[in-house]
Formats: sequence, structure tokens, C-alpha cells
Amino acid sequence: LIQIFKEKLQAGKPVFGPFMKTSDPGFVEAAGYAGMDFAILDMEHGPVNIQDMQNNIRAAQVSGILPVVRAAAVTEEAIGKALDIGAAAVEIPQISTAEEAKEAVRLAKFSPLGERGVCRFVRAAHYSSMEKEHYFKQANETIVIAQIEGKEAVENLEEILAVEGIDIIFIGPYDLSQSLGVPGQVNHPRVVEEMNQIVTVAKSRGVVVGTFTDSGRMMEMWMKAGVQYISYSVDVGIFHEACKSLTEKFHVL
Ligand code: 3PY
Repeated sequence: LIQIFKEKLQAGKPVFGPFMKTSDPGFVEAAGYAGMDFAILDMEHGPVNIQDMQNNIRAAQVSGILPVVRAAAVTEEAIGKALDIGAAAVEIPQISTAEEAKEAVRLAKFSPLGERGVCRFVRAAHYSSMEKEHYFKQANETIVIAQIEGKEAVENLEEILAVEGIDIIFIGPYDLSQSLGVPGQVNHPRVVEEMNQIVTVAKSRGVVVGTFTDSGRMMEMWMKAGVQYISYSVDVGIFHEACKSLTEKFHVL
């Protein structure tokens, strides 16, 4: 799955998927069988615990969708555990400095790229049945995504982009809008301008850019701007939209 995902990005193609906040693996499977590329399984917001997360990752692997885990913080507990249970990518919120980006890479990669804590008796290593050399090599293919979502991150953008091991930067439009003094206004000209600026700089450095969208219009706009890693809405949000359009259509409200 990681290889297919990387090849698509290298070919300049967009990849697409939702955030997932429920603990029911059925939602992850539904997204996978619908042909989406990735699911961002959320440990920052939402009620999912690590046990449920493991089942969501299993569901992603069964249905052929890349399991990205959004970790709660830049800590060994948040990043290492997600990888040990089988995450193919980790997405880290609120990366504001190059030091934080380096720390994320250090915790996500084994030597020589980092210092991830080693345990071969975890799900990712098939509970030790995977050949050691293969495990270490495969584990270092893990994708690291840094969320850029505040003024400080924007100021330090060049340094963050230069950190070896950051594969994708992901602009968090909601947090960014708050940081720019217009909370929630993700289509405010100030937010859009800042985002365009980030996309331009990142692309000029050859780093793939992602963002969150929650409308078709936003999605089209950012795809046109060259954003490749497009997250569209949230499992419960998509379900809510579908329920709302049904109640409106059949005048139940
Ligand atoms: C943001 O928009 O700030 C995010 O983190 C994605 O939902």
C-alpha cells in the first residue's frame, strides 16, 4: 500500500481520503472499498483509543486503504505506538519549528534515519515472525506528515521543509485560521493567501502538500493549486451530510 501511495505522489497525482473519528472499523472498510487512497485515523480529536485504533488499522489493510494515524503529540508514546500497531504513516499536529519536525522523524524512524524505540514483538513486525532485516527496512518506509497550522510554523516554513524525513506537509486550515485571527473562516482571503504561499514554497522545494477540505469547492480549489494529499471531511461528517440530504429530500424535517 505504501509503495502504491508513494508512486501516485511521485507521478504528481492527487490522493484522497477522509479523517476517521469512529471506533467502528466498518467505516474504515467502507472508505477502503469505495476506492479512497488513505484514511486519517484520528488520535488528536475524537474518542478512539489505541485498542480501537489497532482494529481500524486492520480494517484499512483488509480493504486496501492506507492507514495514516494522526498522533496526539510529538512523543514516543503517540508516534511509536501508532507505528507498532501497524500505521503506514504518521501525521503530527502543530509542527511549528524544525526542531519539532526533526523530533517527529527521530521518533518515527529506526537507525540510521532516527531512534525509534525497537520492539520486534509488535503487530507491525508480525509479532517477531517477520525477518529482522526486512522489518527494519520496511519500517523506515513509513511516511511522516507534518501539520503546518500556525503563524510560527509559517515563519519557520523553509527550515521545516528542509528537515530530512518529512515526506508531506499538511496545512491545517482551521487551526491556521484561528492563528490568523479569523477562527473557522477557512475561505477568508487572509487564510487562502497564506495557504497559497505555503503551497508555492513547499512545491518549489519539491515537498508534497496536503490539506483538509470540507466542501467540493474547497477540494477543487486546492487540487487546482497543486495540493496532492487531499483530505475530504470526516467519517461522521460525511454520514451527517448524507442523513441531512435525505431528510431534506423527503421533507422529514
Ligand atoms: C485543521 O484544519 O486545523 C486540521 O487540523 C484538519 O482538520
